[in-house]
Amino acid sequence: MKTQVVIIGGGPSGLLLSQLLATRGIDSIVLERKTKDYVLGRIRAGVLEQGLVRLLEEAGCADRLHAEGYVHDGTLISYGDEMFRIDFTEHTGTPVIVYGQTEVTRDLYAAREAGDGKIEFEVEDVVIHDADTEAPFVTYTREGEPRRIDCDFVAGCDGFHGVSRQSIPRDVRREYEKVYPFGWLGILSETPPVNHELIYANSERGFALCSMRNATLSRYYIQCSLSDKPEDWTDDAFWQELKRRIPADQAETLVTGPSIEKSIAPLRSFVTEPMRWGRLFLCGDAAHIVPPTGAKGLNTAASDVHYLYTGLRDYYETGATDGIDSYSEKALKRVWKTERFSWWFSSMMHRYPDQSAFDIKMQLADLEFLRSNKAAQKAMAENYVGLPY
Ligand code: RFL
Ligand code: PHB
Repeated sequence: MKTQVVIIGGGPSGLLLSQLLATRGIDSIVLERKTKDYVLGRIRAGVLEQGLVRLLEEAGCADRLHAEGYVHDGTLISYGDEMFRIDFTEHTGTPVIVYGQTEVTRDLYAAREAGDGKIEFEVEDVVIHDADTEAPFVTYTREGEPRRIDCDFVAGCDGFHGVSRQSIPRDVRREYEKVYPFGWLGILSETPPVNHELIYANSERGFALCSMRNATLSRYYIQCSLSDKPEDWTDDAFWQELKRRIPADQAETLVTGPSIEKSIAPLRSFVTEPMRWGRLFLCGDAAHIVPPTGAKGLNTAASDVHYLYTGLRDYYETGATDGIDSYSEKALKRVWKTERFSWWFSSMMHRYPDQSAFDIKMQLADLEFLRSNKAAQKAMAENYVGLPY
């Protein structure tokens, strides 16, 4: 087989790239290790920046998002029983949209299928060959049969555990990592959200987040120990703990119910440099991870897709190579700023095992400064709604 761009990974990065390329008549094949149902069963992000919304519009996949997504003009931050609001629209003129990653992925699959996009599911043993030459190719196995695709470029959109990053030689790659000493236990429940905006809560017992998918579906998280297992937490224990971590007036109105999903995610900051090696380009979680505080993972994947898509578009339409040549540098500049924001917001909101009384006072001072200072609120709002690209 032959195509212009082989895209490894059928998550949001890979599908969005493939759909955007298709709008310019650029041919791609997506290789996905899992089934479509498996990919759509993963509960992940919930908050979309305008940049991602614009890309989805350009890809022709934003109708349902505009009909069903919720516009959020601000977010709430609490510490103990104190709570304040950061107004995104006042400070930046831009809201965020609450619309689940699952739905974004579903819309992208629908568009690829409607446009006869080529997606191979349940592929195994994907290997990238000759990425440092003019003639790269990718081999893999499907239904026991070995297969090969020749291409101009390879996009590595295969997430943190994929093969693309590992295909860049060890002596070319530099990796930067911070592993946090806790995780997030998340549940999804068919209950109305406790508040119409998200609440990020700092409490003596650890962080909590009240989020949602729609008026009848809530997503809640509590900071947990890395040794905890989801089955250690009954629904009742989860709700009791959540109530202790959010302001009393919110806890009183919280509607509880059975969980329909429960999972634990570890927290990590990670960046690999460079994001390009020859004709291989890394996109999204394949190149970087942020802790979920601040909702930047999917959104940063989207800014990578924008830089790569515009670079490839210019190459195919005019022969210009400056877009693809500057891909890694441009993407990384923005990646590091979102890494800083996610690290800062995480550091201010969680309890750390080795935290001193002084460290806790610093968190509270940071929160009170943010609560009282318009410039700090503007900086927070600009980061939360997404830095420009
Ligand atoms: P994905 O979504 O991991 O998709 C990669 C795809 O590649 C496939 N794959 C392979 N395919 C072929 N061959 C191989 N060898 C392969 N290896 C892997 C995988 O099966 C998969 O389908 O990466 P992508 O597309 O870069 O997208 C990144 C986002 O999924 C991620 O950044 C966000 O989910 C992070 N995140 C959040 N981001 C936000 O912007 N806002 C949020 O509110 C937010 N909340 C979250 C989150 C992530 C979470 N978890 C569980 C990590 C909340 C949580 C709890
Ligand atoms: C979510 O709704 O899953 C969510 C929202 C905001 C975050 C992280 C996750 O910062």
